[in-house]
Amino acid sequence: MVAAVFASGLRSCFSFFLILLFALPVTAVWPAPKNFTKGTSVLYIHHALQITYNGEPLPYTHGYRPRELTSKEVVQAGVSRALGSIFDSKFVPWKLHKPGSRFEPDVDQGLKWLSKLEIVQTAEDRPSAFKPLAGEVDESYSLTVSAEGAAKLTAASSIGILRGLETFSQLFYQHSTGTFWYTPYAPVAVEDAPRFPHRGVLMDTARHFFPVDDILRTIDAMAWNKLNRLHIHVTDSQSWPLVLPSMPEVSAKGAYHPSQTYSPADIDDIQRYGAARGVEVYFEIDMPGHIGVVALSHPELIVAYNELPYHWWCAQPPCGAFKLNSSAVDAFLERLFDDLLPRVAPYAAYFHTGGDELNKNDSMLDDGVRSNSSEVLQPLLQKFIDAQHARVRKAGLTPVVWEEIPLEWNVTIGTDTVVQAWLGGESVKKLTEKGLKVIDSNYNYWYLDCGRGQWLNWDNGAAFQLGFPFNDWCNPTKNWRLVYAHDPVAGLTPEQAALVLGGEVAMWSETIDPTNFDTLLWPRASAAGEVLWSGRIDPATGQNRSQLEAAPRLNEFRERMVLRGVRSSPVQMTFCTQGKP
Ligand code: CP6
Repeated sequence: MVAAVFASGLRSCFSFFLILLFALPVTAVWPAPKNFTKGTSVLYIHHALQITYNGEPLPYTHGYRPRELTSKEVVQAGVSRALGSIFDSKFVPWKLHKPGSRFEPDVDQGLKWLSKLEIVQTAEDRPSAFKPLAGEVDESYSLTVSAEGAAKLTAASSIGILRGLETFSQLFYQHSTGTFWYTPYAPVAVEDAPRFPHRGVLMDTARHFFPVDDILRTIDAMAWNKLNRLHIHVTDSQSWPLVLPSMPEVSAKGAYHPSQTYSPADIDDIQRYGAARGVEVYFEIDMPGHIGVVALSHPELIVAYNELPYHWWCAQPPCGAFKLNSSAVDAFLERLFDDLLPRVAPYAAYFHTGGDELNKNDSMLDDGVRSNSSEVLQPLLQKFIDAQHARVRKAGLTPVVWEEIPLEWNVTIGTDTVVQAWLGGESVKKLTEKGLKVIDSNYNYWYLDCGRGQWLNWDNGAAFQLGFPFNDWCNPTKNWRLVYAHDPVAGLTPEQAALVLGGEVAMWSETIDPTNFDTLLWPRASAAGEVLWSGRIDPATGQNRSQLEAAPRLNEFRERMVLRGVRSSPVQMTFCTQGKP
C-alpha cells in the first residue's frame, strides 16, 4: 500500500526503484490455509516447469484425463488442471487495485523463474484412489515455494496433493503483457489441513433436471473450493430421472422427459469425475415421504399421490408417500437397492435414505394402517428404516438420514448412521447428545435456495389447488456474509463438536435450473466452504473470522472461478475491492 502511494507520486524521479515498488495483489488463497506465510519476491512460471512425483518425472500434458483412478493418474491429471488454471484462465488482477496503480512487476528486467515442482506422496492411498473418501482420509498437505525458484508439495494422500495443487494455482497471476505468469508472494510456506472431514453441496435433480455437464462443472468448482462431498438428491415426488435397468418403468413414467434421465453410464461418469478430483458423489433416494412419483409406475405402493389440499398431506405438491406396512413396498426396495447400490458403492462411503417431512396423515389413506397416530406409525417406521439401512450396510455403505427420523419420530438408528440436520435451533445439539454423527445444513444459513421468511406461504397453496400449477416456493435472499456467519459447532461441548462431521449447503431446485444454478451457488457455497475447511474461528485471534478480511479475498477467488468457466455472482462492486481512488 505504502509502496503504491510512494510509487505513483514519485514515479518520474525515481524510476530506478520502481522495479521493485509495485503494489502486491491484496491477498490470495480461498479457503484460508491453516498456516500461510508469504514474502514479496516475484517468481515467473513457465509451461516447461520440471515436475516430479515421488522422484519420477511427471509431464504436464494440457487437459490430461486420468485413464484409470490410480494414485499417479489422479496426481498427473491434478497437475494438468492446476497448471491449466494458471495458464488458461488469464487472471490479470486489475480489479483488485486502484485505477492507475502499479499492481504488477516489470517484465523487462532479469526474471527469476520457478524451475521445479517436486511432489512427494508419503503414504499409499487407502483404501485406494478409486474410492478416495471412504473412511478417514488425510487431506493435509504442505507446500513451499522458495524465493530461488524451487517448489515442493508434500502430502500423505493423492487427495492431499490435489488440495495443495489448488492452493499452488491460486498463487499465480497473468501479467498484462499476456505472455508472462508470476507469483509475487515468494517465498511461500503453507501448512494446511481441513477443520471438518465433510464439506458438501446438495444438488436437487428432481424439481428441475440438470444435464451431466452441469454436475461435472459443479464438481470442478467444488474442488477449487476444497469442498469434498456432492450429495445428489436424485428423486422426489416431482420427478424420477434415475434409470434403473432392473425396473425401467420407474424413470420411463417418472422422468420429466426421456431426455431428462441419468443412465447407469452417466452415474458412473459423474462419480468417477468426482473421485479424480477428491469429491465423493453420493446419492439420496428420499423415502418414505417425497416419493409420490413412484405412483406413476407402481400406484399400489403409494398413498396420497397428488392429494389436495396438498398442505394437509405433505409440505409441497404433489404429495405421495410409501405405504408403511406393505410387503410390496419392501420387495420394490429390495429390487431397487440390488440394482443401484452395487453400482454406486465403489465410489462412495454414503447412501442417503431421506426421511424428511413425512406427514402423519398420509397413513390414514393406507388400507394397511388407517391411522395418523404416532404410536401406531412409529414402530412401522422403525421397521422400515431398519430394513432399508440393513440393505445399505450390506452393500458396504453408511446410511445417512434427515434429522426427523431420530428427533421427531424417535426411531432408533445405528451409531454408524450419519444424520443430516436442517431445522436449526437445537437440532445439532440434540443429535450429538444422543451420540449421533451429524452433517449440519441449518436452513437459516445454509439453504441457498431460500431466504428467511420462506415459510410465509402467502396463499396457503390456494393457487395450486385451483389447478394453477404454480407454487411460490421461496426466493433467494441470503448473502454470502450470512452463510459465512454460521458455525456448525457453536455452543457445543468439545465432545458434541467432535461428532459434527461438517456440513452441506443445500440448493433445492424448485426455482433453480442450469440457467441460474451457478450464480446462486457461488460464491455463497465458497463462504460455507471456508467455514468447513478453515473453521469459523480464526486461530490467530480466537475470534470469528473477519468478513472485512474475507471480502477482497473472496472477491479475488470469485474472479478466478468466473475465468475458469463458472458464472459466480459478484461479491461486491469493483469500487469496493479496488478501494478509494
Ligand atoms: N425438499 C425436500 C425440500 C425441502 C426438504 N426436503 C425443503 C424444506 C424447507 C425449505 C427448503 C427445502 N424442498 N425433499 C427439507 C429437507 Cl425452507
